[in-house]
Amino acid sequence: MKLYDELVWRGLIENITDEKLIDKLNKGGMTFYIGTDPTGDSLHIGHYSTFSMAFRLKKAGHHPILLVGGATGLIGDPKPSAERPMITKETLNYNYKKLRKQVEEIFGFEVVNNYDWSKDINFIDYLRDYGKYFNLNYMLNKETVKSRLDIGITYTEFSYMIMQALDFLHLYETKNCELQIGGSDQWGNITSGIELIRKKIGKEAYGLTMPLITKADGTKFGKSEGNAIWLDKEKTSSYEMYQFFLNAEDSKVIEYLKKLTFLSKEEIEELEVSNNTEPHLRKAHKALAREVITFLHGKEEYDNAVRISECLFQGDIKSLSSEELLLGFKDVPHFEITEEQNLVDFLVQHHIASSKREAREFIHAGSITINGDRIQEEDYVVTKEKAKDNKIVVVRRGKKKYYLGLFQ
Ligand code: 383
Repeated sequence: MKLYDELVWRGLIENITDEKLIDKLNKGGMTFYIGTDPTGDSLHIGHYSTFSMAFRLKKAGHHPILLVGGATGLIGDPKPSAERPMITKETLNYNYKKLRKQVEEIFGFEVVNNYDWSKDINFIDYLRDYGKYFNLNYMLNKETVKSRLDIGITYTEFSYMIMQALDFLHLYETKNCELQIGGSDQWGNITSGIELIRKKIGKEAYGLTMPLITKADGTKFGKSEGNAIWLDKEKTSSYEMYQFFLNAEDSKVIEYLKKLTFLSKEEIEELEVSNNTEPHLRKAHKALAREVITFLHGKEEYDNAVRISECLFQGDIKSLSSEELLLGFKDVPHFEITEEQNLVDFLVQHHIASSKREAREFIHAGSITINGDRIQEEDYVVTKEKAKDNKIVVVRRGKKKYYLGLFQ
């Protein structure tokens, strides 16, 4: 399959600015760029879906440049909903360093910073040399600006597209960069750059946008319990990421495999059959988790995430370290333990049983386990010494109900 057909098959093309791009993509050898603003200290899975496209193009023989927006990040790309809060230069600088390191480590691409060529442009030159190429009507008709006219947009954010256009022109002139890619939200900014290149130096440049990845109900993909899925494993552990992918919607998992992994058409089609005929095996979900986590964090991290998941699934608390238990039980009720207590009082105090009578019933019936041991003696005392690392007490009631107590 030719590259462009493959990208269409994967659902990775939302729009291209010119049909001529198809042949150029199939041929290889183009220098292209994708940009991101350092608004946070890590990329998230939404970024990954578009950055991995850069990786695909690289594998097909094109040359990628990643632009981290040290200048544009100070201005803020207009969002449809509201003006962005301004980030301080210190925060931006910190985020820039973190992102640069992250993209270099994960993707191994050349990284550039638009601050380097934007910082010295003076205001008068800016208006004369670039402002003259932007017609106000043209700018007002861009989706991002149009959607903000009712609620309001400052001159600062309104100017954002000019800065991004300038970047494209700069990279075209200095690195022969002919193509810019991005998510569909970037269409207006990308086409502004193409226009500027055409008007100012009479050259032809190209743009390609990708659809943004969504859940079945059309909302953004990439949040778990309201938190973003970050690529930095200190912010989202491999175990959490594993759980996130394992819980992906069955109706979307094949789409995610196409967009987020480098598995072949044949491999994905095989997983599609399995997802339709034996969904309980979750082969497609597991493959998705394996491919993405291995790419981002490496095989060891992936193996570890599987091990933690399996231990927790089997109730094998003993094989896990304190850190792993805290990760695995992040979402179960936590409570503090202030004193050593006999088990009956302990269960009542922490609302694991509603009365002493019920607590005794649970214990006699063998429904209570503490750190993986079934406890059937009423006079058992919960002590600091028995807690994992003198700290953690994992209580299981019945088959599935977990609680996590922490000694102070
Ligand atoms: C800045 C200067 C450029 C080219 C691009 C930029 C950043 C761009 C932007 N991108 C998003 C971001 O920073 O705001 N104006 O978070 C996201 N991207 C990519 C992709 C996406 C976009 O980093 O659709 C999702 O990840 O384009 O929202 O010269």
